[in-house]
Amino acid sequence: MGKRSAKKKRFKKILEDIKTLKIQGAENIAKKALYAYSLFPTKRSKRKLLSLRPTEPLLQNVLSLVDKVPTKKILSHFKDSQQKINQLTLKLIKNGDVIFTHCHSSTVVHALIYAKQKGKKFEVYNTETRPLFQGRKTAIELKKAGIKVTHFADAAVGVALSKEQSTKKVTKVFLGADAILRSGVINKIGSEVIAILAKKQGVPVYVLADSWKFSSKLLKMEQRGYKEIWKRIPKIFGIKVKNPAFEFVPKKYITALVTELGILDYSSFLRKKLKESQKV
Ligand code: RUB
Repeated sequence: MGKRSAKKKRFKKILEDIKTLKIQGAENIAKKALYAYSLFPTKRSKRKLLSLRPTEPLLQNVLSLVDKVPTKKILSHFKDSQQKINQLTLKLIKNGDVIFTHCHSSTVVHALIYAKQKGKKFEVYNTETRPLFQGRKTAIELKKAGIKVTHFADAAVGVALSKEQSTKKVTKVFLGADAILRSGVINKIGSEVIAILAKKQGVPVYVLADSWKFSSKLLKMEQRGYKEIWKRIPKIFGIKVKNPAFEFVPKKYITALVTELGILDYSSFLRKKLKESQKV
């Protein structure tokens, strides 16, 4: 195979892996897209990459920076940002905490593992996150790091977050984010109901995310194929399946955003973020 066709093959594979969610989570997507773009730095490949996951401002932001800023600098922003989030999260977690999380956010997973390595004693409740079960990835990664994990079906979220019905009281909810908007965040489907239930139970909800996920634009909400939910749906019944990938979580449910800019309530975050241009 020639050099160009080998590159083409790698590029196509990344595209496919992002589309099928083998590569998932806003930050992993953005990092892999950067690499794919380095293989074919053309407008066409940028368009292709951007079309894969329409609800990802981080992807949009890095692909608009990549021609102006060295990739190394972008990657070191991610590294520094995660380190800052780890340190802030370490302060937030108290011994004995039961932390509830959803889907797979690399930001949340790294911060939890860091806290564990620093000796914090806590456990995690997490959801399986249908239809693609990203929650299993979270559970496995946390367990491998020695964190106690209890895994729930999505439909059990009410029980898991209930003081009366659950075995333990959840003390904090940690969510990742795909987008931070002026009015709230966008994260995996199921996030809003978790935030509503947490608020009802008086459990604080923290969103752990890189501030480069901020977007002042209106974003298209990604809808995915029905086969992820019901592969061989019996045609005769004419059942329609909807598979929205993401959900909007209004800011009123969010106690604070944990970003490289600090642990800030929503309006303080917006003030700080809007003052800052994206420095790299
Ligand atoms: C993943 C998801 C994650 C955010 C943040 O959705 O909702 O919480 O992307 O992830 P999907 P990270 O599996 O559809 O990509 O913290 O890794 O950026």
